[in-house]
Amino acid sequence: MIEVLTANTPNGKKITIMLEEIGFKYKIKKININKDEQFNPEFRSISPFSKIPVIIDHDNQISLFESGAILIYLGEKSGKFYPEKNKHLINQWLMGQMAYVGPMLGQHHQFHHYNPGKSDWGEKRYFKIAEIIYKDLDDRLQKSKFLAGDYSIADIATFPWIARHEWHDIGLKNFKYLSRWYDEISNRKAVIKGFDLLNGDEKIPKP
Ligand SMILES: N[C@@H](CCC(=O)N[C@@H](CS)C(=O)NCC(=O)O)C(=O)O
Repeated sequence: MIEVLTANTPNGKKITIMLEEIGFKYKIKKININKDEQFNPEFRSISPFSKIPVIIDHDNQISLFESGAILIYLGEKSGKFYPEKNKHLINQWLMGQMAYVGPMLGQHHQFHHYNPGKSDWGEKRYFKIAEIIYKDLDDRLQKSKFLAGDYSIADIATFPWIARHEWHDIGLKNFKYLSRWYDEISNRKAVIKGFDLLNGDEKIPKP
């Protein structure tokens, strides 16, 4: 049994999508980050940066923080979506998501979605970066059906961020290959289930 300490955010959804994909049993423990529950000492003892998601694998008596590390662990444990032969290619797209795509789109959310009108500089800067990210992913997906060979943890990590496309206002529809990828992943049963992290009938937004 895997316990997932999480919240309903793109980083949280990566893990429930993966767990649905690999068919592992799991239970959710909600951490209310709007009420600062991530700063509780008990949570901080397994998440030193006070961030969700975290998993506790009760079979192996291990806890893990950082969504990329969790995806690698689950990929290795299940033998799915992280094949040895493609590991280095997958690592590049996964690390790119963790270090660039997620944090930059996260800043775009802050300026464009949550705090419009507060900083023209911030809004313009992150809008432009978000546009570049869409274009770079589109270029990649023109050459490759998925980000790193077959469907992998790199796609699982990236998908929930693009699923915020309505907040981004970049126009997902205008990116042919990124749209094709998005559409295909959003029709997977496990993705539909894992995306609805809170079991609240949350639908994946279609462009
Ligand atoms: N690099 C981390 C980022 C995790 C992260 O930023 N989590 C956010 C929610 S998506 C969080 O816990 N925020 C609470 C806070 O910053 O206080 C990962 O991918 O696991």
